[in-house]
Parts: sequence; structure tokens; C-alpha cells
Amino acid sequence: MKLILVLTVTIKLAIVSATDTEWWKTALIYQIYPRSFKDSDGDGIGDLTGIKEKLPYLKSTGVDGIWLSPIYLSPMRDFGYDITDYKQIAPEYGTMKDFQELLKEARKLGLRVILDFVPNHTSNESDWFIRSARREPGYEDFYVWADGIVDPERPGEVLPPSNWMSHFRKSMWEYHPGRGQYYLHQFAIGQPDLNYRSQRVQAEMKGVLRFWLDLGVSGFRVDVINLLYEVDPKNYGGVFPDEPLSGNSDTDPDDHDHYHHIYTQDLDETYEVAYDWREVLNEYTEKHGEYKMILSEAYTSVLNTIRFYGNESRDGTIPFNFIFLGEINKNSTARDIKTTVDKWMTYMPHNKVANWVNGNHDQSRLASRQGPERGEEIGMTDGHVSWEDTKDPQACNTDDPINYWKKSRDPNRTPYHWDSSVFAGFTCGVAPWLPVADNYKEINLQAQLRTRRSHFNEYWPIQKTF
Ligand SMILES: *[C@@H]1O[C@H](CO)[C@@H](O)[C@H](O)[C@H]1NC(C)=O
Ligand SMILES: *[C@@H]1O[C@H](CO)[C@@H](O)[C@H](O)[C@H]1NC(C)=O
Ligand SMILES: *[C@@H]1O[C@H](CO)[C@@H](O)[C@H](O)[C@H]1NC(C)=O
Ligand SMILES: CC(=O)N[C@H]1CO[C@H](CO)[C@@H](O)[C@@H]1O
Ligand SMILES: [Ca+2]
Ligand SMILES: [Ca+2]
Repeated sequence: MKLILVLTVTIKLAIVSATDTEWWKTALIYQIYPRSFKDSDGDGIGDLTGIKEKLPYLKSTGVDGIWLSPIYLSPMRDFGYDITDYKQIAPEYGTMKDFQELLKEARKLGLRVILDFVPNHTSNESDWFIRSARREPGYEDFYVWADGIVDPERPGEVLPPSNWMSHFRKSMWEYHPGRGQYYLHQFAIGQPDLNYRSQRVQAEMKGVLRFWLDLGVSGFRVDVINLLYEVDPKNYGGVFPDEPLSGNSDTDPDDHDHYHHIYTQDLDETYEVAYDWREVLNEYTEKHGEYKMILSEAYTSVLNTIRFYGNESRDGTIPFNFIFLGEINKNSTARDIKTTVDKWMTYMPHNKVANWVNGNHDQSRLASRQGPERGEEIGMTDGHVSWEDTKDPQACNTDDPINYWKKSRDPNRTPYHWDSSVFAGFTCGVAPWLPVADNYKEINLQAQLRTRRSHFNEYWPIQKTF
């Protein structure tokens, strides 16, 4: 829907002679947030058939592939990043048959399809979680369970096992009365974290990769990979140690940023799992004669990030380069941009391929962050979403109708502007799931295709010569 990822600085040209094992080195991948891209049946929610209809358009822009944000069965408490079943399609997005048709059509056009892999957590409605909560044999340790600690001030009462705070505010621990224990959730209460110290979890997740690779996808982008592990209480006298304060004065004690995350992210074991997944993809690269790509998402230091590339003995993932996201804004000059490019190139190991990320569904749109003339594709800016219309759990959890917008990711997830008709041509139904941004009459694809010197025609000139 918005993000364009350019692998290597030399944009195209090389692709002409690239073989099927080299394609990824020069690829442009277009991220689609399925819910907001194109609604084909009028229910106000974007879907797979909508995406399929737009593939010829995407092909004409010159992109090499698409990355779909999660399309799996989910109660949508975090809009698909809370998965009930990794091997089923969410009915509101379509059926497995729709997905296979989308894949077939993409292949025909020469577009690769990359799926989102969300390994850190499932939905609390997943069969695995329900079994684990019941302590069914084989599933007891699928998630991170722990007893509470006795409240020193109120004997008989229990407190969460540690002071860890979720990325969406408040405790990372939720009490489950059925099991009589707390479970860990780095994000929403409905997103329990899987336990990667369970060999069965590891095997199941490799099975998920194989399932989609067998269907013919070209790879994955891995969600919050650096959060797979939290410290093992075995190494801390049987307890989960509290995290120290970060000293960030813009936060309150319920905020994730109030603490310094030395026990809940970037642990060494994470890298082994990343390298293991690369091995699974290598099998399929051989089998299908097409390089299978694995990109990983981690908001962490450059040094931690580049470790995902692998080391002398093992091949790793392509870690998203978020330096542009963090360091470039409206005021940045060409010199700032060069410094940012140099930073990645300085740290990146030899013989690896660079990548450049400018946005995603968690960030304010590029045109809003860096100025309208630097926006992507058609230069869409963030929409306005009132408190009443707010859907993002990260914003809802603030319980603050005044300041919720500081946390909300809804403004950058409003529907795509196809044309100037009602709801910007996104849906033919009565209302889209999020309101369309006010400026769709001026900023939309159809208007820009008709205007020679439009944002769109300036943005894609290189690709359009192919
Ligand atoms: C899942 O969590 C939500 C809170 O996010 C809760 O309302 C719901 O009852 C839970 N469902 C199950 C099956 O545990
Ligand atoms: C490479 O990484 C793996 C996994 O973290 C580790 O076990 C191994 O020792 C590392 N090898 C080298 C040469 O650094
Ligand atoms: C850009 O510069 C202006 C003027 O110095 C300043 O007020 C503004 O905060 C800066 N914006 C960003 C995003 O740094
Ligand atoms: C950029 C991205 O994919 N962010 C996701 C990270 O993971 C959380 C929880 O799964 C999601 O809420 C974000 O959208
Ligand atoms: Ca729909
Ligand atoms: Ca985790």
C-alpha cells in the first residue's frame, strides 16, 4: 500500500539479465496492507481479490514483488498480527482459492509474492493457546507461563512475575484464571508470546514456512524477530528479573519506553533461530530454482541489526534497514541522507546486499514525515481519524480521547486513493473500515495518471521505461 523497499541503490537495469537466483539483489518490493488496499465486495475491508485486480497496475509501475501484511485467520485485535491459524486465510480477506489465484496471476505477470511471518506471538484464540492454557500434554510449554509473585503489602494477593511492560502499554503479563498462571504478551493481551525454548514450537514454525513455500511464495518478511526470546528465569535464581528504568521523562510507568529492555529483546538465541529459518528457505531455493527471500524486522541498534545477516559459518536474513526511518525528516539535507546511507554501508558485512526502508504500516506516511514532494507513489499523506473511529489497539489502550493520536497508527492505514469517486474508489460499499483521508479528490491515482507532471509520473519514471 505504501512502503517501497529498494534493495541495493542501483535501482533496475541489472534485473534484465538477472537469473532467478539473483532477482532479490535488485528488487523493489511493494508493501500492501491488505485491509486498506482495494475492497472487491463492498464490505468496506480490502481483500485478496481486490489485490489481484490491481496486479496489472502494480506490474506497470515496475515493482518486482509484493509483500502482504498478514492475511491469516485472526480475530483482528491487532489487524492480523494476532494469528489464530498460520495456515488459514482470514475469511474477510478471502479463501485459500483466492490466494492461489492471486499467486497464479502474480506469477503470470512476473511478480513475486512475499508473505508476513509473525512468529513471536499468536492470537489467544489459537488452538495452541487454548490447549496450552488447559495444560494439554505436548502443549504445556508452547507459551511463556509463570506464577505470580506474592504481594508483600497484601498477603494472599499475587502480582505479575516482573515489571515488564508491553509495547502497547501496561503489564506484559496477563493472568489466565483457567491455568492459574500468568502468560507473557509483548503486544496486546490477545497476543500471547510463543516459547522458543520449546523444540515443538520451533518445529511447528518451520512447518508454517514450508506450508507456504510449498504453495509457491517467494519468501517472507519476519515480524519483530528480536523479541523471540526473553531471559530464562533458570539463569536468574528462578525469577524473571525486573527491567531497569530508561530515564525517559516523556513516559509514565505503564509505558514500554519507561524501561531499558535488557531482558526482553535482542537475546543471542534469537540469531540461531533466524539462521535456522534461512536454512529452510535454502532448501526451497534449491528445490524451486528461485531464490527465496527472508527479510527481518527489528527495531534495535545497528550492531544488533546487522548480526541478522549471518556470520562466517551461517547465512542469515536480510535485516530491514530502518536508519532512514529514524534519522531522516522534513529538514534533512542531501548531506544528511548521504551520512545515513554511509552508516549502513559502513556496518554492513562484506558480500551482503543493502536495503532501504522508508515506511511501513506503523509509521506516519512518508509525505507527512518528509514533506509532500518526498512522498511515495501518489504522495498520500496521513488521514485524520477521530477517537470514535479509532481502531488501533496501541491508540485505544491509551484510554485518552485527547492524546490518543500520538500513539495511533490508523492515520497511515486509511484506504488507498484510487480515484475521486466516493470513498476514493476503495470500496463500493457503504463505509470503509477506516475513514478515507480528506484530500482524496486532489490526491488520487486516476487524477495523477491523467496529468503528465504528476507526483506519480515523477515517482516512477525509471521503472516506466521498461
Ligand atoms: C483473548 O483476549 C481478549 C482480550 O484482548 C479477551 O477479551 C478474550 O476473551 C480472550 N479470548 C480467549 C479465548 O482467551
Ligand atoms: C555464528 O552464529 C551462531 C549462532 O548465533 C553461533 O552459534 C556461532 O558460534 C557463530 N559463528 C561464528 C564463527 O561467529
Ligand atoms: C525542522 O526545523 C524547524 C526549524 O528549525 C523546527 O522547528 C522543526 O522542529 C524541525 N522539524 C523536525 C522534524 O526536526
Ligand atoms: C512494521 C510491523 O510489521 N510492525 C508490527 C510489529 O509487530 C506488532 C505486533 O505483531 C504489530 O502491531 C506491528 O504492526
Ligand atoms: Ca472486502
Ligand atoms: Ca517473545
